[in-house]
Amino acid sequence: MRILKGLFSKVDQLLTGRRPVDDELFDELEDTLIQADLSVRTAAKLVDALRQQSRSKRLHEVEEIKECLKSLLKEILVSNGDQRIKQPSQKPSVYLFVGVNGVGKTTTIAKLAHRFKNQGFRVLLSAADTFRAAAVDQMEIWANRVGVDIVKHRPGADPGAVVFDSIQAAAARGIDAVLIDTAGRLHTKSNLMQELAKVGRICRKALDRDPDETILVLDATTGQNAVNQAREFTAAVPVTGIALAKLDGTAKGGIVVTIKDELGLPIKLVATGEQLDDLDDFDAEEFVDALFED
Ligand SMILES: Nc1nc2c(ncn2[C@@H]2O[C@H](COP(=O)(O)OP(=O)(O)OP(=O)(O)O)[C@@H](O)[C@H]2O)c(=O)[nH]1
Ligand SMILES: [Mg+2]
Repeated sequence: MRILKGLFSKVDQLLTGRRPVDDELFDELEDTLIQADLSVRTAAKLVDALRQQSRSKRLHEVEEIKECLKSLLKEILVSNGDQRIKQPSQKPSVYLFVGVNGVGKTTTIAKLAHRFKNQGFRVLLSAADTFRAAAVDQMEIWANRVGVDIVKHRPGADPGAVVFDSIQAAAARGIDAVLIDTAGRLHTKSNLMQELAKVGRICRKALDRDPDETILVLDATTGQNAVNQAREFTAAVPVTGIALAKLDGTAKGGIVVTIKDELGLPIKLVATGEQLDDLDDFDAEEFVDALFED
């Protein structure tokens, strides 16, 4: 994983050097965690656990509190076992991408297509964001740049039909992975959720199973709003993991912890830039260690 250092630098500063481990420290720590984009609930839960541990283990050094905090964070982030995005295994494996407009869906799809292609898989992009006129063109530009197939219809076409055609074309051509782009905005939010639910049903009809992954793309710079988005999308489609984009654009890292803690959704991918190589698997151990480094 590309290391993003210092996303917890204020927390790190607070827990460095000599100062008493007392109520004042814990209160300040809770505030600092919230400033680093943890939700109030996750911050309170962590600080309560730290207070208890400091009592039961008689911790008197702030550095000891820091180590405890790191292990608590890792515990949250690694729970539920394997978090990696599935490799293509059946022809075709289907990856459905959802998320509100502008979060980084199309770019993340292009990056994953690039990765799979470099690993020797045959990839097809499915341009099922037919709502925004420019979306199909944008997808085509990426398909050409990455050097993979694309299935597209006219802007305004039924996204369900695009998805169905994509899966059929992929099966006929012996494609390994179909990456489906979807709209991030329709006339209303309920329209969007209904459309995504329909796209999910069409995938099931064409495949006889759920998509292999349904990835919700979130923008790391939106803070707590990302948690609300995750709640809405998981109600409409069975999300299997999160891709967190634009982690290079934030000086905070807490949202990663809160998404996992409050929604139980694994973070599978992190994107840290606009280039095709700027996509990595999420590694919880490395992530937590890097939070505290300068
Ligand atoms: N810095 C940075 N920019 C990113 C990243 N991912 C995407 N972007 C930029 O964010 C903007 C939106 O990205 P898109 O991939 O078009 O987002 P989208 O979700 O497909 O947006 P809609 O199609 O409008 O719903 C573009 O300018 C991207 O270059 C990232 O990881 N880091
Ligand atoms: Mg898009």
